Amino acid sequence: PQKIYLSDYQVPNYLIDEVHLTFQLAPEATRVRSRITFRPNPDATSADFFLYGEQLTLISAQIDGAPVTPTHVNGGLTCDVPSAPFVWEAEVEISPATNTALEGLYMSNGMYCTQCEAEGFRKITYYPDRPDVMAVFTVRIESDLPVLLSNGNPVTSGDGFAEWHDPWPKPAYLFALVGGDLIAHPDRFTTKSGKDVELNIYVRPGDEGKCAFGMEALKKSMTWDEEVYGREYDLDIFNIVAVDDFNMGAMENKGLNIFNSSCVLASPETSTDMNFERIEAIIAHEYFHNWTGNRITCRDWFQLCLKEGLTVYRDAQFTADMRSEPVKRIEDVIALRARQFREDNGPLAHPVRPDSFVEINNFYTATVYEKGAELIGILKTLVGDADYYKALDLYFDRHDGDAATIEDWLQVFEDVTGRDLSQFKRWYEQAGTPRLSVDEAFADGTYTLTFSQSTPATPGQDHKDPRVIPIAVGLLGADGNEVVPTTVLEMTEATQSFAFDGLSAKPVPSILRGFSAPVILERDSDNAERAFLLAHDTDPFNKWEAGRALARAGLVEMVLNNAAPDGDYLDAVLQVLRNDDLDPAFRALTLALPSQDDLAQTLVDLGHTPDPTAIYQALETLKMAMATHMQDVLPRIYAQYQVNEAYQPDAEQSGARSLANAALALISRTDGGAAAQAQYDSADNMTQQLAALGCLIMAGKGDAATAEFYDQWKEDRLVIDKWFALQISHAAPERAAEVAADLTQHVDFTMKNPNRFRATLGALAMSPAGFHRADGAGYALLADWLIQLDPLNPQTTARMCSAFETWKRYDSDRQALIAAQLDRILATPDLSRDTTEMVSRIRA
Ligand code: DPP
Ligand code: ZN
Repeated sequence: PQKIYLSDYQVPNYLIDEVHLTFQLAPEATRVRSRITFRPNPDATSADFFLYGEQLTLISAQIDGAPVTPTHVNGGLTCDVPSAPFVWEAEVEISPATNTALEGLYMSNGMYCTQCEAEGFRKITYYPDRPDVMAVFTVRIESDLPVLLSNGNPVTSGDGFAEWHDPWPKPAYLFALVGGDLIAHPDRFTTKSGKDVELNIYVRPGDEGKCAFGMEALKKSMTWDEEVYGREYDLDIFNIVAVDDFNMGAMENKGLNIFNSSCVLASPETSTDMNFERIEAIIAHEYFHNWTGNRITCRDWFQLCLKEGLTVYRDAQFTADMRSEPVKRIEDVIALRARQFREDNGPLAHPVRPDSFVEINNFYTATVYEKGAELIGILKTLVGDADYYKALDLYFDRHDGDAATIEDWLQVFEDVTGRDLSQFKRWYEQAGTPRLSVDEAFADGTYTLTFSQSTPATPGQDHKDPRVIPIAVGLLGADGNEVVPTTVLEMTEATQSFAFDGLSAKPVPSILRGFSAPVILERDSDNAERAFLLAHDTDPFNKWEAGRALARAGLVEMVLNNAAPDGDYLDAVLQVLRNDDLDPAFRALTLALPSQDDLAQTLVDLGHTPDPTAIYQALETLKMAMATHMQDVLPRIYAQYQVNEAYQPDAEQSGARSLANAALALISRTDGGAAAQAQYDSADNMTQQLAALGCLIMAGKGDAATAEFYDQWKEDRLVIDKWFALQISHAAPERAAEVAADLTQHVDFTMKNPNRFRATLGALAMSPAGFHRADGAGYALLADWLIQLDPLNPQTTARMCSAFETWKRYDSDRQALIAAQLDRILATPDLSRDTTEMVSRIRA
């Protein structure tokens, strides 16, 4: 497959003023007529006319009203065109009903919908399908379906048709169309300048009771973007549509966001607290794209982080404002380490702004999104809040209506602050997670911290230059009081020292407060210091981090040296657990142990080959030790943090429930599942019900509840997804592959629905001890299903191949087993470009 390079970027040869599209919807023979006004781009160096098009049947084509016969070439067509502006008209036929790739126009449970990012519009009609070609779209949809939607504002509608006009020029990837028998959950919003906006969440009949939370989240997002970034909504209407079959979480199409139903539908009975938090964040994310993504879009797909990194950063700020800032930060860092550090440390490592790709769909990654957001955080720390918001204002002023680049983005910061950001730009260009080591010295009242940074080689990048790293540091005295409050040290050299004067005694440092940069801090500290910081650090992130470091150190000893659980750790966590002055959500996070995958990577960093079974067993042993060590306190905590008020998915209640459920998980290790059964029987919300079911399965008492749960929820596909995933994630590791294999034979399993496929095969891939079973059964099962899914849905197949990205960590037997599966996938006839690229990169 052919690689595309950022350095080969050329401006488009033709620009577009207006696009008119007419759709005659029919499941297997939808007609799409296009009328596009082209003009030569004065900046172009070529007059060649090329339109992308895939899986289209061309019925007719005309230029300025005269029939033409274009030449079909790989991936599109070419045609001789006039040298002056001209009108292109074409009619094509497409088949949404047989489009299982869920890209372009497809059908989901009888409804028509679209997904065009990144390059799906070319499956709808012939078009210069690239983000730097922006146009004003007018769309007419002809169908008997009651709800017919597209971007922008409604123009007119009648029996069997609707017309929409979007006044804002946009690239084709933001085009959307929906047709279906849908029900609206309506509302209204008045913007700060007094513009009245109609809001709707459209769902299938039966789901109308699951829209209220999403609607509130949308209104909060609209208000927040006005207050914090000064950004107002710019159309008369904003529609969200829930779709069951969707490859991603959601899509920010202008004025018509389309959501995976799992990311918008919510009710207390069917959604967990975590689901609510995630739904609120995704609704915000897609809404915020209206300015960071739509009004200002990307020049080319190499710039994807320009919109995604910034929008993830904005949605994280929003969640921190709506809920708890420290809790959100801790959750984000856990996710960053689990997904992005893992990616950065393996064969799929790539820069936040990649410089080449085969298939752009393979670059919607944790690195582009989550590390991209971390870079915004670094920049904001470096320039300070005031200049950050000034730079954003300038960005919106200067680039509104543009297809922009990372260079444009950095330029506004340079213009506002006068800073040279060329060293900061390395963060966008160099892959890999920097390692930051620390030495300390104390003499004559001066405490000196010396940091060294280095980044391991990544595919295609052997050499790395030092980056600018903001290191937030505070110093504590021996009595636990803070002697130096948080100070940001700006590291720019490979090795650099920072001195603190006027101290009466050697302090205890709290380094990288708030996780001020996405680096791996390598510090030789002892458990006494970690326990001290867990007890005294004023920075909530580092307080949590100290507990995590303590847990990790003890677990490593257990895995490597068969050590007993660390008594100091158990005491320290017990102190946190019983400290009612601490936020319950924070305490629940402190009680949680590092993941199996986190421990595997920790062992690799220490020079060992991780044994997934030994890691699993160490975690089980430690949890049992926690359950016994805290036996006296756990029932008190469990009782105290029951929520007696009516269910609310807010931070306060969900924090209480998370602590109570963390206590329940430990209690269930010693009470034979009695408390979990009682909670299961009385639960009136999914958070309580699912947590109890998980505890029962872990206690070996889950069979009856598992069957009951299915009977209760078999009509609710989102709940049944949880039922699939939980049975696999909570299975004993030696059985997980069989449980997953059995579930693929369940009447409700379908590989055509990405949510169900992920709930089954994804759940196995995310259960390390089960997935990495020594006989390779987990690898073989996943590979079997990836091979079956690839011809239907390359995008989801390729994304799930990353389950194998850590394979070089493991022993040679496991490596050989995985290599054999990777080779088997690669040898599959007609393997998609998506999957070929992913598996080749992993195998390399
Ligand atoms: N652009 C989408 C999002 O991240 C993904 N297709 O919101
Ligand atoms: Zn996004």
